[in-house]
Amino acid sequence: MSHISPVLWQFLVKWLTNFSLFPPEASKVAPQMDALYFFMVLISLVGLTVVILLIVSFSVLYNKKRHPVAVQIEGSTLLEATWTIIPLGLFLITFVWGALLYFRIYTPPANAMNIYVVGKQWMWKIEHPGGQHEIDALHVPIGRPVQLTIISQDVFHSFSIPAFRVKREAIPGRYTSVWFEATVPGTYHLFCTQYCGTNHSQMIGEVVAMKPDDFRQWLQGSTSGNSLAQDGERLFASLSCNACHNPRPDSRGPNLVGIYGSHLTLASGETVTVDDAFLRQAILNPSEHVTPGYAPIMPTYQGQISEEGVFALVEYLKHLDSDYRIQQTLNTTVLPADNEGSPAPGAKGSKAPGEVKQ
Ligand code: HEC
Ligand SMILES: [Cu+2]
Repeated sequence: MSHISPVLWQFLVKWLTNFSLFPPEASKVAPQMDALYFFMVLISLVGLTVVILLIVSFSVLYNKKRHPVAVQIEGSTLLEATWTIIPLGLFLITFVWGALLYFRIYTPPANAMNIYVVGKQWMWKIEHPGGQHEIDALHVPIGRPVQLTIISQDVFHSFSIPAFRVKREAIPGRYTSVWFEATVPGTYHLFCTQYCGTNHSQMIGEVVAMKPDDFRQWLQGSTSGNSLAQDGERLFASLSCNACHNPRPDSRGPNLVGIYGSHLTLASGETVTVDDAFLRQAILNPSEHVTPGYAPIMPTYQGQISEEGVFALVEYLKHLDSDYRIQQTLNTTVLPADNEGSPAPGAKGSKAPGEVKQ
């Protein structure tokens, strides 16, 4: 067998020994995705069989020896209806099934924990709310919905965890989101599945799904010392956001306490829900949506804050208390049991981590 390329040979051997045609099913949605996939494979196989049977039987039944003169059929409504309605029905089943799955995958449950992902040539940077930073690795607990908020800081990438049957584009300038719930502890592949330049093939990593207790331990052992919201608080001070947004009654900017999740009516008359994407836009392109009653004096911060910095600001604004301090301390956002904590220590003057150095 030495004439087969060694790579192909290895692949064949591995495939034959492990039947590793599919990645493991390690998330809640994985078996559901596979069910749809197998259904489509099944339909294709049935279709293939029918076509082959017809080809073979027709070439025997209607060959030239038996039928020297061709008989023309002018059409059969029954026949045409049959071969239209059956495939249409099958396609519609696939469509509805797929759409239901799609909505399930892209609509995170309310209790999902949030993890932020920045893609760049050629690595994945992961930011946990508790201040754990990872590169080309993602640690998650099993049995808990995890929502990823994803952005790219350069070109298009695509964040893919085959074992979870999850994939989402990382787009420059826009947040995308996907969620999953890991079910089986283990280490799985993380890929970039969008060709993104020379080292695209090395834009890989591992996803570690852990039992909740192990995950808690990992969180404690890996924190950078500041929660993401605390990084945001420092950034908020070092970029002088607090010169305009502060608890004083004569502040020049609108109060940002509790705006996350609220509905804002803009000067244009448009009503928006304040989510991560809105906050990002409000910080980077303030002139795009002006709040009535305020002069458009907020400067643009485009190019001055890294994507991690924007994530930190967003996380800070999500957890703002009435005095512009944050309720959250280390590890606290992550597991519900950890949710009590003392107020965060105050921000200090040094360069905050998300600020772009110039
Ligand atoms: C010079 C004063 C000033 C500074 C500095 C400033 N802002 Fe603003 N900001 C405003 C004003 C005024 C508005 C409302 C008008 C508008 O939307 O442009 C606003 C709006 C916002 C909004 C939208 C919320 C709403 O109700 O409209 C967010 C979020 C925000 N600012 C965050 C920030 C952050 C984060 C920083 C620092 C990176 C910052 N701002 C710096 C004045 C300021
Ligand atoms: Cu990539």
